[in-house]
Amino acid sequence: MSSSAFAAIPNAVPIERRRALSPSDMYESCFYGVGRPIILTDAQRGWAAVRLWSFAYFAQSFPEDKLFASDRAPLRREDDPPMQTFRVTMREYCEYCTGRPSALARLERVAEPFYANSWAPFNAHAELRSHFALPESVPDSLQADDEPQLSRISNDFTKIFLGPAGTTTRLHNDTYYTHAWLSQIRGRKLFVLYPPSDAHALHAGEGVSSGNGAQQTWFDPLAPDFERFPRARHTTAYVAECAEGETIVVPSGWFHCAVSLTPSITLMRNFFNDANAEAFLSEYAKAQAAKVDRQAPSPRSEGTEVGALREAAVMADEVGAAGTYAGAFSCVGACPPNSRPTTGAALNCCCRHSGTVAAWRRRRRRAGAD
Ligand SMILES: O=C(O)CCC(=O)C(=O)O
Repeated sequence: MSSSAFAAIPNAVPIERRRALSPSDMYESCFYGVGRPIILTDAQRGWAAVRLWSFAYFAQSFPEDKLFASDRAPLRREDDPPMQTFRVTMREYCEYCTGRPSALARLERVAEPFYANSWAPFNAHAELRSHFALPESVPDSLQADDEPQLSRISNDFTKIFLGPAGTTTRLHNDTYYTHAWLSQIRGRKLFVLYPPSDAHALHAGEGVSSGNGAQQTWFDPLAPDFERFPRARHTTAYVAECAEGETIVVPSGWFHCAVSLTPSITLMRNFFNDANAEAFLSEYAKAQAAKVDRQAPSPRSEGTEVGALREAAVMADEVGAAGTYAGAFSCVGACPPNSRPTTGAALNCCCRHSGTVAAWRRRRRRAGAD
């Protein structure tokens, strides 16, 4: 990390860099308990994205893709003046990021560059999905390559963020209690994180709305105002400047903010595993159930994404009601029939294979419940 970034942030400690971790190392050092952020220096090994992805590549390959570019992130209804969002083509946006003349540049307010932080291209452009692999060391129960409907959901949780230097994501934690990893493909980004237990000290939720298990705060670690946020003096900031090739892992509930120090391309994924399965499934199911109710689907929606989401909702109810998913669990890994989950909280088998929604659906189908 550059000493200047470190010096500007009160009570900063560095985030540890690690390589060659196993999934169980990751549970121990990053996910279990309160968790702790970590930077993986070897997660991009073998990724074609490292060689291929650039502003020129995206502009050439997907020139007419539509992106939303906003001058604040994340969205806050309370912003005054409100954030500006424009729909632009990939070609226009990449020109803007690389400093060529652009209409977007003329719409910029002072120090608020436009950020394209919602592009989720992996369903529409399947070829891009082959440009990276989920890091082997990171236990991820959302992967569902063998279940088309669920792999759609998994792809929706994976995004590519593009932006010029100066784009900022303000301090928040993620919806549905997901973990996240953010991998720097191009450029450098500064991350500042705080543990979930600092929510009160960070004045989370004061004057800013929250939802789906997530919280936001107006406290800005990069320009700390201790008159307005006095409790924030008593927090410890976990800080890292991530370079190209590095991947920061943000455990569930951790507050984080980020600023691009150069033009930047980041691959980001939200996910769950043993450590946050219950919290994720119940919060996600609640949100989907509300959405399904609003959409009032017909019975024909079974077998569609809406059907899959309903099943996720029912599964989460089962998990929630029983406090554990120890029912007729069937492992989809290499274990004998009727193997039991090893932990009370998650859908994992004794071989540590993730059951997740996919296994649950297969089990129901086998039991003739569909
Ligand atoms: O701008 C960034 O890279 C951070 C994004 C982020 O915090 C998020 O998507 O939750």
